[in-house]
Amino acid sequence: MKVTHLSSTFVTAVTEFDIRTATDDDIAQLRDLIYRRKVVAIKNQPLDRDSYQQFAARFGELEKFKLKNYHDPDYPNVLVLDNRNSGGGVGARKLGNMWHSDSSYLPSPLPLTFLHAQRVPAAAGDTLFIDMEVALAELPADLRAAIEGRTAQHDVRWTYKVKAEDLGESIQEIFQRLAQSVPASTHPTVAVHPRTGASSLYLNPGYTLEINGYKGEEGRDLLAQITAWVLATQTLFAYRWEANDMLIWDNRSVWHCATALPPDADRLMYRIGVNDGPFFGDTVSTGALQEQFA
Ligand SMILES: O=C(O)CCC(=O)C(=O)O
Ligand SMILES: [Fe+2]
Repeated sequence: MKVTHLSSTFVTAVTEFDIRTATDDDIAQLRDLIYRRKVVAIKNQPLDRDSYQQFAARFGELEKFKLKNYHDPDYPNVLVLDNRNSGGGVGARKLGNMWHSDSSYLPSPLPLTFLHAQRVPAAAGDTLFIDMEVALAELPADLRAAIEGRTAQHDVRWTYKVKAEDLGESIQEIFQRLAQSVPASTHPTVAVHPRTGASSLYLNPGYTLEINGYKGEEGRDLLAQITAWVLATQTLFAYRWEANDMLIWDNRSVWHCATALPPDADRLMYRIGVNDGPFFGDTVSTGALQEQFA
């Protein structure tokens, strides 16, 4: 396994490696890389969905997708991203085109996202990343003091993608249904990593509605100010895809954002979510964690 860092604080490429013959030691090394480097690109992995699911399952429990039109019935754990699907076919046409951390609106957000490139356009469709551990470390003291020790509310409603079954419903009805089926979740503004102990800024413009403890617009303004600061000051890493890349990222410590595609682009990705244990380290005792990761 050859390890090459693509940026100083995060994003690492792995080459000279074959997922299908990975030993337990290899998996342990990859897990360590994912936690320390936040985004890991394993290059050149031609894989079918069975071997992909088997590989991902070595890192934890696979997420089951509820939306039937986003996956092939034979592969309930593999979400299909297909920008050419304009309805009827399997696959999400557009997903993650805003800065976010996956599923932060859920009570237990998704820790690890795996994305495997089937077909990618030559010069478009990059996925962008920001290191949120660095963002927290560099956050100006006044902004840090304003959020530290607080919680924030995360809600899917503003970025929810309207589905065929929503047809005929008003926005208000869709919102009301979402409020019942996917109510907002509350999470700490700073996420302590259960494995590394590192702290990251855990707010995102895609799903965070407001920071708790502020009145009226104040919480939302603060959020807007922090987002503006992050985007103005932090290094964006643009991951340029090649077919058969396997990208794995840790949602505890990065933001990511899909980019717009030209209308004729053909991009097909297979995504698997993996729950590798507790998302937040500050909510579990060290003893339990050591056992969990032993
Ligand atoms: O397609 C991409 O570049 C990223 C999509 C995304 O946000 C995700 O898979 O979680
Ligand atoms: Fe995402």
